[in-house]
Amino acid sequence: MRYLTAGESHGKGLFAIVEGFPAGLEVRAEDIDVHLKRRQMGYGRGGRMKIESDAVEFLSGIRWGKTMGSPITLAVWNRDNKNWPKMMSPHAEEACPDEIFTRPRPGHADLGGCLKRNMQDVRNVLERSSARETAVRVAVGSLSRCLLRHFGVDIQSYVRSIGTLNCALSVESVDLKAINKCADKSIVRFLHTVQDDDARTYIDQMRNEGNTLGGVFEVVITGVVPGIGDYASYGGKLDGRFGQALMGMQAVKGVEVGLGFGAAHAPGSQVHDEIGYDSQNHTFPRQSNRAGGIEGGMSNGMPIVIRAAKKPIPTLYTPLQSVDIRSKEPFAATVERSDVTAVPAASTIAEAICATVLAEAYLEKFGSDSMDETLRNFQGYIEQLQRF
Ligand code: EPS
Repeated sequence: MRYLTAGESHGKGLFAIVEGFPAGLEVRAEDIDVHLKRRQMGYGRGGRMKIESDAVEFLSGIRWGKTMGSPITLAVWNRDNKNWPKMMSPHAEEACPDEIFTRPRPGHADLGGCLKRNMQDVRNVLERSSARETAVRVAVGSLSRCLLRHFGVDIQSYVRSIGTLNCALSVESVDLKAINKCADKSIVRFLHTVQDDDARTYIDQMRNEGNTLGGVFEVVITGVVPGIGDYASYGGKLDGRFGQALMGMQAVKGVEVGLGFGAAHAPGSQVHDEIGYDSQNHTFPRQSNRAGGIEGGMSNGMPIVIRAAKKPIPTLYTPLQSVDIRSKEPFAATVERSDVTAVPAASTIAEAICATVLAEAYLEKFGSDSMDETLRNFQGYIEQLQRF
C-alpha cells in the first residue's frame, strides 16, 4: 500500500490517491469524517477552523460502500478557497505580483523552500508546507483504521503537555481503550477536563502576547499481534517506520518509543521487559512495557506507545526578525493568520499517521488483494502463533 497527497492550503482542496487496499473492505464517509472533525478541535486554533467543516468525498475506488481494489481517491475540499480567488488562481492573467509574500517566518519552511526552488514568493512554499495538508492524511489514516479494526487494532492518543503545562493525570490510571473518550472531552485533549481553565488562561495569555506554544502528545495502540515489522532490514523496522512518518508531520521535532530517551539513563535491568508465558492463551506477556511494544523493529504484542514533540507554530503575531528576500533588508517576518497552538489536533493526526503505517505493515504481511484472502492469512498466522 502507498499513497500520495496533493493540494494547497487555500487551493481547491486536499487530495490523496491510495493504492494497494484490498477489495471488499467496507468504508463509509462517516468513518472518516468523525476523525476529520476531531482534527479541527482543540483550544488555541485560529479563524480557519471556523470557516472549514472538513468532510471526505470519495472520487474513485469505492463502490456501493466497498473498496474495489483499484486506487482510492480521497478529496477534502477547502471552503476557504472561495476567499482567495485570484491569489490561488492557476491562470497567468489573474496574477497579483504586488501582493507577494517576501519576509520568511523563522522556523517555517518559507526561506528554505524559496532557496531550494528558486522562488521569490513565499506563498508558493507555504501553501503546500502548511499543516492544512494533514486533513487529507487524516482521511487516509481513517481509511486505514477501517482496515485495522478487522484485526482488532485500536489507536488512541492524548496530549501530555502544552508549553510548560503538563497533564496532571497519568495514563496508567486510564483504561487504554478509553483514552480518546477522556481526551476528546478536554479542550486541549488532556486526559481529564480538570485543567481546562488553566489551559485556556495560558493559551489566551500567549495569544495576547502574539506568541505560540508547542507540546508533547502520546499515541497508544492496542491489539497489534507480535511480529509486525521486521528485524532483518533497516527499512522494515516498525519503530523506524513510525519515526519517519511522525517526523513527517509538520512541526514535529522528536519521536520516542516506550522509555525513549529515558532508556539511555537506566541500567538494563530497569529498561528491558522480562518475558513470561501464558499457557492458556499461548502468549508471551510482559510485566512491564518499557519497550513501548516494539523490540528489534517488531511488535511484541504489548501496547505500542509512541510520543512526539511538536514545536510552537512559527507564525507569531508579534513577529520575529527576518529579512526581505528581495531587498535583503531587515524586516519583521510576515504575519499570516494562524493558530496559537495545534497540539491537540496534532495528537489526532498522529493517530491517523500511525494507522497508515500499521495498515501498510499488515497488508505486507497478510496480502492485499481481497479482504477474504487477507483475513484468511491473518487467521492462519494467529493459529501459527497458538501452535508455536
Ligand atoms: C490548518 C490550516 C491553516 C492554519 C494551520 C493549520 O489555516 P490558515 O493558514 O488558512 O489560517 O490554521 O497551519 C499552520 C499553522 C501552518 O503553519 O501551516 C489546518 O487545517 O490544520
